Amino acid sequence: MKKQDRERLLRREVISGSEILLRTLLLEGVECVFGYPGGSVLYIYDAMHGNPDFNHLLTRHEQGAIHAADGYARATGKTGVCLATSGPGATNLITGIATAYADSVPLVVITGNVATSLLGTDAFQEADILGMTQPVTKHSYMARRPGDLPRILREAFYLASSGRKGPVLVDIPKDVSAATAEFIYPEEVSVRGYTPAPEVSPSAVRELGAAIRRAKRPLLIAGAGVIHSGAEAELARLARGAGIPVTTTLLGIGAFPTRDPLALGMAGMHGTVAANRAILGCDLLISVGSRFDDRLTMRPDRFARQAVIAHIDIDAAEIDKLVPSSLPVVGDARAVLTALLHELELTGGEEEGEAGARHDKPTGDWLNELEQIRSIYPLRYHNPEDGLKPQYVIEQMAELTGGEAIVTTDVGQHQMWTAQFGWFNQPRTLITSGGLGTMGFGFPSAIGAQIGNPGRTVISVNGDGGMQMCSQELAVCALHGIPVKIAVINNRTLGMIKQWQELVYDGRHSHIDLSGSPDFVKLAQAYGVRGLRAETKQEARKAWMEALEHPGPVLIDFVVDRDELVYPMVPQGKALEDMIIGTSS
Ligand SMILES: Cc1ncc(C[n+]2csc(CCOP(=O)(O)OP(=O)(O)O)c2C)c(N)n1
Repeated sequence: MKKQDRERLLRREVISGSEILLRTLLLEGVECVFGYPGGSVLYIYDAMHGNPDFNHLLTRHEQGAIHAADGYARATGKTGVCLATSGPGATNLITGIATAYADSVPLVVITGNVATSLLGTDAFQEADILGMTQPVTKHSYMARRPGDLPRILREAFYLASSGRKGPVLVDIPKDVSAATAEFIYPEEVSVRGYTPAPEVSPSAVRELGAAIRRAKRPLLIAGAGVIHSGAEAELARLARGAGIPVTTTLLGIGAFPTRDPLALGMAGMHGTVAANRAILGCDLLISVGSRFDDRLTMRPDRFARQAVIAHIDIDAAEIDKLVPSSLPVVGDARAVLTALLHELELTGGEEEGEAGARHDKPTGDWLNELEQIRSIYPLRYHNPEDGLKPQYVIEQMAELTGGEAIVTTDVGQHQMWTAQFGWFNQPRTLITSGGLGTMGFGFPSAIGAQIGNPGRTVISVNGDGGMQMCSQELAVCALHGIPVKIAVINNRTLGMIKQWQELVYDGRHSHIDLSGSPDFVKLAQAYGVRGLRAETKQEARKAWMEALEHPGPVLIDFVVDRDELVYPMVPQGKALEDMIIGTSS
């Protein structure tokens, strides 16, 4: 922001709560607010009218707005902002708030509420949104005076984006947005009793360093915390310097390049054989910013039983929550890894960009063993000449973009195939709802990711089920020329549910048939988005190329094999060693 613009915004004047809100958002560096108006936020929308500084994107549903803000935050590392009215506007945000909370995504969520005099009277469009969202927000505020708004908002941004990140809600009653106060922007922000990132304990780092020196079969698990803290370079330096293979959680994908020789791929329920065998066989498991989610561990009591477990996490509450660790290190992942690199004297010499499995390291035998497992059990699928397999669609996407695109997914089989067969060179390039597993997230999150990265290729991979949960946002892409490439992996079923019914419920298919879905090509065209269809391998490759070259939004309906299953798979209730390697049809 230019100095004179900042000075203009900082001017001490008596202005309305709504104007205070807008000014504070601009001073916080907010580039775009994703929102939807209503009665309780009309003063705020009135203040936006004719305000050239302020950028607001009107979605077609509040759920679209919050997932877009979430996608923006995940793709940029900045805090996403969304705005909705009281009552139904606010309640429509709840799934998105819970989605962001589960994955520690920084959001400031602003809701209007009824006037303070009406609070608690069951007034028209009144909802206790603070109460409803308390379990899924990092913190929340009710602004009761317009003059409090700058401090509240500064604190909200600070809390959302520091420590373990997460959504913060700011509820603003209508009269507060209307009333005036002198605008005083606090330069400093502090929240009493809140310590965002604890000091890293030097003795804990020393002990972990010693364990790494002793280990013959060490393994790194990279979780979302690596990406949240921007620790990917430190992680790569540690892995390469000490010859440690790296597996990731679903949300850790991108923390380490997919194609690095030390990369084993994703671990857990649909993880690679090499990653899961590495967990079972390692003698030291170092988790960096992962919370040992049950989709990773499957059975915590049978997880990495041969290993000494080191757990690096910014949130002390995660230590020993699910998997007990004998080497806990509480702190920001980047700070801990930096200290560890010093401890191991890995700070100089080797270039961080230098990839390569270090077979000359003491861990050489272990790396060879894992390489062998990888070559015996690569991710594979039956890829016939005719027809179209979903994995092929993802492989083509990865190949044609060279792993450089930002890819968002929805939830289901296509999400797992994207995680398995996609190719991600950098952090913040796979955006997916991991913790809550929210269908409807994939497409609107891509809109936010694209707004935060105007020059980059952004692709959204969806199932035909999830695509119908937020397809109304096609209007936003068309209207603003937001050039997201939308893939629908169309298997005419709720594929992941069908897969479970096949494997766990003796093939009884109950309510998974998506007959009656729209013609997705026509749906796209109805909104003014280019629509393509691919039913064969040749058509799929051609459609990807056409979409990637087209400057505007494109939807591709990939009509794929209906019966394909995601393998490998560890059935729920089983341990990693019970993995079904499986074959595709
Ligand atoms: C909002 C929501 N409702 C229900 C589910 C449960 N669920 C998980 S995967 C899935 C099927 C998704 O089907 P589709 O979008 O077609 O994707 P596919 O699995 O076929 O790739 C369902 C219903 C969910 N994750 N989120």
